[in-house]
Amino acid sequence: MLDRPTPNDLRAFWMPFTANRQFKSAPRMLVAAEGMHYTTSDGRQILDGTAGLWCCNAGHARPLITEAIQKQATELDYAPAFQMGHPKAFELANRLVDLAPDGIDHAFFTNSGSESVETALKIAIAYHRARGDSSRTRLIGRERGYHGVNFGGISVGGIVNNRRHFGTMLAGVDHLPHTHLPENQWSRGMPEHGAHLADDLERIVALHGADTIAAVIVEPVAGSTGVLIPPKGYLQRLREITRKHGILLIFDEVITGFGRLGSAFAAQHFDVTPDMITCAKGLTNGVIPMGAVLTSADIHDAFMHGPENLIELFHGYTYSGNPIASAAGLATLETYKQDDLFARADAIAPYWEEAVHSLKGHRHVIDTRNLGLIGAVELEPIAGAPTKRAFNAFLKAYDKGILIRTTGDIIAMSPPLIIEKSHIDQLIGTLAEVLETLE
Ligand code: PXG
Ligand code: PLP
Repeated sequence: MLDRPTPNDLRAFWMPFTANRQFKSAPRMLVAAEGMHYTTSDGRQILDGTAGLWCCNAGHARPLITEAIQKQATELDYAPAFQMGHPKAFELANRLVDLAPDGIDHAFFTNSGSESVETALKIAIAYHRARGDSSRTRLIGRERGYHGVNFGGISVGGIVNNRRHFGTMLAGVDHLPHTHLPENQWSRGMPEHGAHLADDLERIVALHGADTIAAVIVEPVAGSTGVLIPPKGYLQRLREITRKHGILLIFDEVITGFGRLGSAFAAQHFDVTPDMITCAKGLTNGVIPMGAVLTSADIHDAFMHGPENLIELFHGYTYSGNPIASAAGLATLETYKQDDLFARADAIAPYWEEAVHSLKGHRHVIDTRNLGLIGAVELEPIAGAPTKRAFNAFLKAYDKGILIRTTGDIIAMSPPLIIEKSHIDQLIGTLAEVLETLE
């Protein structure tokens, strides 16, 4: 047994997206993980219903990944990211574009989803400028969108609490309406109604002129806001309108990438190819920070002009394509392939759908929705105390040995793709019990 000391002073660490005072008064401390489970500091096993934070798609402590990191750390710990290279970053870029839809041919590395978003937005604006179209600077996001927490991402994002405390943000941003319609309640998979909501882009184009708009960024499935599945035909319609007006379409696939919907990317699941894909999380199974922006050849090639000794894109991070992250990424993609995990997610998704919708009729439940290995259960908020009921569900669920996520009064689940039917039964069965005990 490992010696697992627990810290006795929790003050210094200012925790991200956490109710710090509540946490520190009753800490929930994880000390180990393997497969589908976490171990808590008091020795309990917790079934991981969220793949960490939507990132440990292959489950925990996968040997290939662990070994690759160990080996890389001894072999080449760090190589300068600018004006120097190392083989694994190139290899990983090739493997990524092989996985991506046809027409996506290049990878730019970052360290997180947030950085991938900033990078994609900058590439979009610089791409138009490189083609002499420098009036195209406007960026279009969507209400309830989550694109990380940096200034570009919160500007195009639409989660009110992530924006309202932080001043004026980027200028020249508009938002499409979100796609959550009451008539789609209890939808299994993609909802029937709402493709027309994409047409709002025509209104924005009419207002500002297409020649001012650089890009539209959307999550194919909105995750953080509480799981909004795109209505049938909606993404196709967005693709048609953006193409017609020369506007780039960016799919933010930070949570939908790497098998969550049963294919490598959501773009393939929905059969809609964007101009850029942002990803992170499952790229390294969450083990080491890494993100990427995948782009079309057209975008990349627009920069490859002028004297060859000059830098083409004035952008990059100290850790872009970091050797240990690259090694982890390669081993992660190998793990997905060896275990055929994307197909596995696809195969178990119908059982998952049944399980998630079996919660209809339980106390407080006002909607259930699903796609791939994503499920959400929306609760009626307690009058005057929004978010409290779902947060209590999270606390009780943790006490009963399952990890779920909540946002507002919505419970979101996104288990590792290695999940078995017996785990689904335990996860949903325990959640059903929890719902009955809620205030
Ligand atoms: N875009 C999307 C679509 C995301 O879901 C980010 C960007 C930012 O990624 P980083 O790596 O900078 O966090 C995300 C991240 C949740 C949850 O529980 C979701 C995210 C992160 C943490 C929690 O819904 N999404
Ligand atoms: N701030 C300072 C003072 C720096 O020197 C650097 C990088 O050299 C950065 C920020 C950016 O850091 P990173 O490349 O890790 O994003």
